[in-house]
Amino acid sequence: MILYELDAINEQYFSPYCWRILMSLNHKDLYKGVKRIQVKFSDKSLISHKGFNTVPVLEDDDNWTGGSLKIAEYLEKTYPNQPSLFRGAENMNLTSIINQMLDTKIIGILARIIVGDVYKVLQPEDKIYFRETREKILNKTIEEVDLESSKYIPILQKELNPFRKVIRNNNFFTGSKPMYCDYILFGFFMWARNTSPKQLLEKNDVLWHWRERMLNLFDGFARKSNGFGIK
Ligand SMILES: N[C@@H](CCC(=O)N[C@@H](CS)C(=O)NCC(=O)O)C(=O)O
Repeated sequence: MILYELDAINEQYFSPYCWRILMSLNHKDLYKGVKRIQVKFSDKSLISHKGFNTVPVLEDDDNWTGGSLKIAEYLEKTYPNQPSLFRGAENMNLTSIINQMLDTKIIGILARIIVGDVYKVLQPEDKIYFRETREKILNKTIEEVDLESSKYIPILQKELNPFRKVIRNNNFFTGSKPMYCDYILFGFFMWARNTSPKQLLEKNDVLWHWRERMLNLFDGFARKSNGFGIK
């Protein structure tokens, strides 16, 4: 199996969507058989010949799948005897709704907090493309967005409240074991961890402790990745 992911300097691989799949592959005990190949923002030829324009993309024998949720569903269907990411088709539908809601809510806020830091860990040849595309989306220069980043931390904090409510009495979002739902949100925290020194959560936050549990999963797989450690 090959996972195509984004490149970064110092192997600080940060794509939130790729992190969902890295965690899912570990969850399904398939990670050992995976080769990770880095794709550049400025050169996507490794995936574009199959019609893909974003990572993650998973190549499994002759099957190519793109889009994090589609990959998770593919893994679930193709490897039904490995630990389940969704526990049932109904949950898969519910998770898909949560996925869409979270992606639209969180990405815009978190991008405004960390985009300046992400820019610093890009490969030099990716910086022009990244600046052009991101400044168009954010309608400001990366430097202007970075100057206002602290304004968005409380906004992010507030958006996370629904998760705090469920995690208060559970180790993970649906109970005692992590599920794909946990990996959706966790991917965003890995995006921040591996690019930015900014602190997003306080130590007395239930989500801080959830994130610690997530970092510890699979023998500390995520914690061992190159990034900025605690925040
Ligand atoms: N909905 C897609 C989003 C994937 C996505 O946007 N990936 C980013 C990296 S985090 C990407 O490849 N961007 C390429 C680009 O901006 O040209 C998914 O869930 O996989």
